[in-house]
Amino acid sequence: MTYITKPQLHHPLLAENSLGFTRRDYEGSVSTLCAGCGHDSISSAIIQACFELDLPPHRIAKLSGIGCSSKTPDYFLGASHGFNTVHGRMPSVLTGANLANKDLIYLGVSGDGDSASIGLGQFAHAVRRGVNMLYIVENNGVYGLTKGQFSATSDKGSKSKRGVVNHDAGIDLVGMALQLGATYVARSFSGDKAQLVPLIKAGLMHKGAAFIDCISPCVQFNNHQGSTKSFDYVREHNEAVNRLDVIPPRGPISVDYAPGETVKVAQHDGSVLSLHKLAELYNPNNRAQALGYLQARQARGQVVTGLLYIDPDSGDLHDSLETVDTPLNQLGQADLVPGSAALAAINAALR
Ligand SMILES: Cc1ncc(C[n+]2csc(CCOP(=O)(O)OP(=O)(O)O)c2C)c(N)n1
Ligand code: SF4
Repeated sequence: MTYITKPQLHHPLLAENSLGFTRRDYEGSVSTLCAGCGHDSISSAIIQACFELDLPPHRIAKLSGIGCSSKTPDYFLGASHGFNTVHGRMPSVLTGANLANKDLIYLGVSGDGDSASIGLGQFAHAVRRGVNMLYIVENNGVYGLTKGQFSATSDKGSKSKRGVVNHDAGIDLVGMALQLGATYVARSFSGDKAQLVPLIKAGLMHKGAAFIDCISPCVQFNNHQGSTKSFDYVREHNEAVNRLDVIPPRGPISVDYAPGETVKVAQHDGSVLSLHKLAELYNPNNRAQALGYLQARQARGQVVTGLLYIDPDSGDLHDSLETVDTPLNQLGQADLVPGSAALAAINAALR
């Protein structure tokens, strides 16, 4: 992998957030991806989201697998913890890190090849266990790093750069995340920063498994006629369900949601999502309806974007395991190894 460090110099009047950081403090090294790659736009949206949320970079852990998408954590949040895992194995490493230290903010970045093929089982179990994370799939419908083979999210009937037709059914990761119990599910497009940044902000603040499927055209291997992940195709078929804004916590706000109105969805930590409903009768609090809506629009050839589902009362893996409040990596020897008497008591209770 090539690393090019960015110069630290920046304009003295660059805006600062409440921590005194500028946007530059959330950047990483210079990207080595192809010019115009959708993944770089997603990195830029992550930088903007973290800057606007006033997140201390050292409190974030970014984990990825292998692929062009999984290289991107090098290009943002240079002052954060980072772990580039094995192809498809990011979710289990993220789960382990989260169990050891629940105090960090976990951001998983993956590709459609990484998550929908070799890592499908890992993706499924991290989501169904409710690991507290924001999991972003940078979905370009191909294996970019290994030169453009169809991935499992390539739509049936779509064409490769060389004109080969894909005969296999595509996996819809948004539908899977809904079925698996993710408590925050959204889809966006790398070229729509106005929609993507608030979705990332809300996903980072959500407690539990948050998932964003972000369509991200591969300008090298999947931006031609016949591809359903190209810039032109997505622009023509994009069907946004809502317009999002994230408002800082200001106490509980009741939810009132009707077509054409704005709904404020309070999350577990008191933060609020402000949703402007554009779609008739669309309600993001109903998992079954979200799945039905997704499939109905898909049948019409439309790509649904926006916040599809959120559970305002979601918990996470630590809640279901009933772990102690102190992160496990901060416990001392006496707490971690309570001694043979305690072990004997536990064994006796299980007999
Ligand atoms: C275990 C293993 N199998 C296969 C590979 C080869 N490989 C590297 S990246 C990649 C595909 C990446 O595709 P995707 O996750 O869609 O990311 P993109 O490059 O398109 O962003 C493959 C198959 C590998 N590195 N490790
Ligand atoms: S090959 Fe495709 S996915 Fe990889 S950097 Fe180039 S445009 Fe992006």
